[in-house]
Amino acid sequence: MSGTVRLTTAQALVRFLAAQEVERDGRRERLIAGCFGIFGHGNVAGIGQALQQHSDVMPYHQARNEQAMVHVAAGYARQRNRLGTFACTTSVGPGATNMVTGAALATVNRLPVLLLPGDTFAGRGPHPVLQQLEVPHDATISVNDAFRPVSRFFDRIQRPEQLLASLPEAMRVLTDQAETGAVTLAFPEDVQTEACEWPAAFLEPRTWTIWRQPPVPAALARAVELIRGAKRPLIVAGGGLIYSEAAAQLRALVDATGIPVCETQAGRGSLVSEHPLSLGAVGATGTAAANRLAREADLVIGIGTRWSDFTTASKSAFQDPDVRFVNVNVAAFDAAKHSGLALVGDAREALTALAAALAGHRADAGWTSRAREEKAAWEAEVDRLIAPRDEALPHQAAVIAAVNDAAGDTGVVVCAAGSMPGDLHKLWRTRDAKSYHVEYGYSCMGYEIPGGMGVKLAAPDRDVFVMVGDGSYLMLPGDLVTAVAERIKLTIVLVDNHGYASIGALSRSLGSAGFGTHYRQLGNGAVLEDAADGAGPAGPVEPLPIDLGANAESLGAYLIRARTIDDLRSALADARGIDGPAVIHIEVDRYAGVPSYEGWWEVPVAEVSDDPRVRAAREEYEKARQAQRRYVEAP
Ligand SMILES: Cc1ncc(C[n+]2csc(CCOP(=O)(O)OP(=O)(O)O)c2C)c(N)n1
Ligand SMILES: [Mg+2]
Repeated sequence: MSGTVRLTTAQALVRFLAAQEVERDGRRERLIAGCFGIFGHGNVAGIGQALQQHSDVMPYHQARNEQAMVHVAAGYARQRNRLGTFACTTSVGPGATNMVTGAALATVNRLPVLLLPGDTFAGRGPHPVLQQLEVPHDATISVNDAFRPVSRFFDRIQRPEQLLASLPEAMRVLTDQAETGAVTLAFPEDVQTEACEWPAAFLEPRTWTIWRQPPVPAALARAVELIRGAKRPLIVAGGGLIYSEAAAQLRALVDATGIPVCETQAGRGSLVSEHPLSLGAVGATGTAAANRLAREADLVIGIGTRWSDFTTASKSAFQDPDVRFVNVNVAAFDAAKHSGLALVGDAREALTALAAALAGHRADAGWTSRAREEKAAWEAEVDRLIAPRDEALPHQAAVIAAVNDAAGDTGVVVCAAGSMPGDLHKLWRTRDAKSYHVEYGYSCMGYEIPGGMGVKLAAPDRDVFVMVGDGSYLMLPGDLVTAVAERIKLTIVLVDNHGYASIGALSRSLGSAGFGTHYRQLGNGAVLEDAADGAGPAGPVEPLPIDLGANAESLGAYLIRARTIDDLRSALADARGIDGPAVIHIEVDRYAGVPSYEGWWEVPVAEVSDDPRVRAAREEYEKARQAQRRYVEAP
């Protein structure tokens, strides 16, 4: 293709993005599904004009909060196994910095999102403009520099022709399975509107192929040797396994070898819950089955995990003195953790190669049957935990079970922060690899509703169930309006316990009596705390005069109020028929939490205090820390 086309920088950007495709295993799809945006002076006549002019090739969606639109993109990317995302355009200043949290979430979770914050004039003519941060000692700084640490690729487009170099680099990072995360291209507002001659070839369709990289044969051979020699091998499945679409290969390996599997938050669903060797959640929010086997494992095979503190129970989960790690990961950075033998490569390739090389090998029969027994015992425990109780307010575990039933075989549960992620990690029964979407890399309150919107846009055939606490709901409810406007069908279960129950429980466990986690203040600056026995508040609580259900309804959502678990079940059935977002409001018992099952999480406690509760918690903390394995030897 020869010749040139005269377009503005923004027009060329939009045309380029519309023409990018991503391909894996012969399946090809659009890389940038559309563009979310909120306009201001920093993008309205540049990228805004370009989106208007090219609306036939790049769908535009209006958002209500810039952070939320990045969450939509991240939710979409995760549900699509990183094969597709959205672009997000903002004005300069506050619109731009509102995206920083979304960028961090995407980068922490290794999810591709393309961020296009507007920036102040490259030509500097009218400076300082509305919303500009002036830094007297450095004229090159703008608020967009805040994106640098939370982006996997950052550039500022100072001249139109810079796009020829910058956009391909941005696409490479978005589609690179090891490097992906937030990609930020800051666009000075004057440059957006400047025209130049673009090579026509630059605007032609281009396909970014994701090749599945097999692990190096010599490393594979060493891994096989370690697995053959292990007495108590355990697989820890992470999100990377799911992004690689390797659930079938995992199952084949497990069926052939009898090696049990446990899962991180992002890895839940890797081996469906009904499998007898699927031990479920591991670590701080793990099941008794997974945590007991983890404690004894002598070889831990991590697949697509970055070994967060929740997964390792703050490095206390793996107690065998001779435990060794084998890490399968596309990212060398993660594969090297815990001194592991690094199998750098694609999870599906690695699992297929391992299965072939291990043909005929079975893990120790006693270990496999131990795993089966622990799993069966855990299932009975789940049944006990989720059973409805005869109490004034329903408990959260029963709410989760009702939603799990309503989700059926293909429904997706979405959550991010509060007490629900831990409960879901333990209790949710997964039925396929894409039915569990808990954002626990950044655990960002407010992700739930926009993240759920992204899931629904990515998987229109699935029912999406957003579980959101009252605190998380209050952080970012505004994009319910976007779901209404775009008719994005979601069932949102708003689980209301009048405050930050999870942090309240954490605070109690650390001797601080739930301080600052109730909504109700007592007047004169006094803050409500919890009673010494942890069974309730230490004072009279009248709920604040707030009605979150009415709030959701006022934003255009269809509201159903449920008081009991039976109400909830019928509300979930009724919500099926609603076009757009339905919100089911249910109040739950703040103090009826699901306990921890032999998992620990390191949160530091004050070393000195007048309060005996804090001193006792500090003692416990120091004791618990003795179980940490801060250094594991290489195999
Ligand atoms: C943006 C953000 N701010 C603060 C936190 C710390 N935090 C984690 S859970 C939580 C409380 C969540 O409250 P709610 O959504 O009502 O859930 P609950 O704990 O009551 O189940 C807080 C403040 C966070 N994860 N994200
Ligand atoms: Mg709450």
